Amino acid sequence: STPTDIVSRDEIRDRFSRAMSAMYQAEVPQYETLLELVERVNRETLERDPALAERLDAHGELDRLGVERHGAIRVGSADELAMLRRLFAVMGMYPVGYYDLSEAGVPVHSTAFRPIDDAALARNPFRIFTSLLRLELIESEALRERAAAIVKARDIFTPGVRELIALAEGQGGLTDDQAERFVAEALETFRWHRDATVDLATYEALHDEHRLIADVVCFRGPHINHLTPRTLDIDEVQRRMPEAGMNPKAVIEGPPRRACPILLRQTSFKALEESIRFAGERQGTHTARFGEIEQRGAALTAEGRALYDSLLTASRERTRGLDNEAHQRVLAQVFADFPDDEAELRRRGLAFFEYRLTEAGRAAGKVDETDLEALIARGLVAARPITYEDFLPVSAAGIFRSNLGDGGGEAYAGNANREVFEAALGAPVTDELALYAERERASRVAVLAALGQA
Ligand code: OOG
Ligand code: NI
Repeated sequence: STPTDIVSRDEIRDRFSRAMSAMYQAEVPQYETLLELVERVNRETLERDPALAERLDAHGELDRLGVERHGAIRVGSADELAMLRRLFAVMGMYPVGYYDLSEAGVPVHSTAFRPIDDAALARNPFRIFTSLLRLELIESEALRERAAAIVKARDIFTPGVRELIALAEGQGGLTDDQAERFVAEALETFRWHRDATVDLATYEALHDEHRLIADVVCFRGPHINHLTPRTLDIDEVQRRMPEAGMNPKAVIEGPPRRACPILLRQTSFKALEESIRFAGERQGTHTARFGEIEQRGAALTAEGRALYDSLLTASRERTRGLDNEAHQRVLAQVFADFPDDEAELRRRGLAFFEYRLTEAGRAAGKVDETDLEALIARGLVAARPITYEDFLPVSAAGIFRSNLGDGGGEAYAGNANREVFEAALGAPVTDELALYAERERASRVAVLAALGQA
């Protein structure tokens, strides 16, 4: 039977994301420094740009700014991934999107577990980019089998969290008490371990194949490898990182700075080398954990995304080897071909928008007009871009690479296999474009209905 005092999944996710951030701040002091820097730059940006502050506030985005972050983990088997899907569902996080990273020389494919509906996103949009190691892409059969056996022998979940997941599934949620225990038990899966489960020789053999393989296979669990707060001015945070004692990656990934931000821009401080005790009492090190920041803009339609992808590809040759300043300059030139005006983005169908009645629209009563652009021109309807809530495979690969050392190159290229990923996950991933399209459609229908056009 269902207890009467079930807490919402959004509440559990909010508690979990706060607990995760506290744990990571304690484990990686540089992450705390990064959070402080982001907070300071966000505050300064809002003070300098009251119009931005007002806009964010009007759309409920100011509240979520301080709690907003994403993280990432990497797991080693289908069983681990499928159990994670059930764990995240307890907190209202569902697999959205399929990302093939083999294209970029990283032997994983991924999804993002995240909240889906508007209210859940507004409350706390916490996301976990989750990658599954593709052992089938490892060349050496001996090494492949060794890695699979090591992963098979571990359990990355506590018995307590397994019980609570089953309980949540059975009774349709958790009570306050159970949620408290769930957060504590679930956190254990994401904790760092200073002890490897293998000896140094095994670690080195796996590391020589790909550093990522060693990272996934040699520890008791899939330690959270970064957390990422949302900044309002990524260029400024990148600029100030060195003076705050952080070593930023060479360039900011994603589109250039624009008047109408699109998609996602990301950068990070480089992963730290941390000391590890290997089986047989040997000391060594492992480099995996870092801190990242992101700046989010408008979600693009399929057409907008195709234009983004083609411009990014066109810029690739011209930006190779450049420092961030020069890189951004070239990107800005190339992206001159991408409209940077909200009305034009909307009219050309390049970005997704949400429509609302203005005050005049609410007062208007029945209106004989079904064309949204005409209604906007008459001041009855307002449109605003829908924020992109997902990830970008090329940028993700850039983040992976800057933290894994270069190399690996094209070894695994062109191996997208969504069916295999979904079979491992035990469920289909939701298509992110369909989610944005539905939000846009629902807002259009609601606006027209309110004007008597249903
Ligand atoms: C994930 C890297 C991808 C992002 O923000 O694109 C990512 C990883 O390193 O495991 O987090
Ligand atoms: Ni990330």
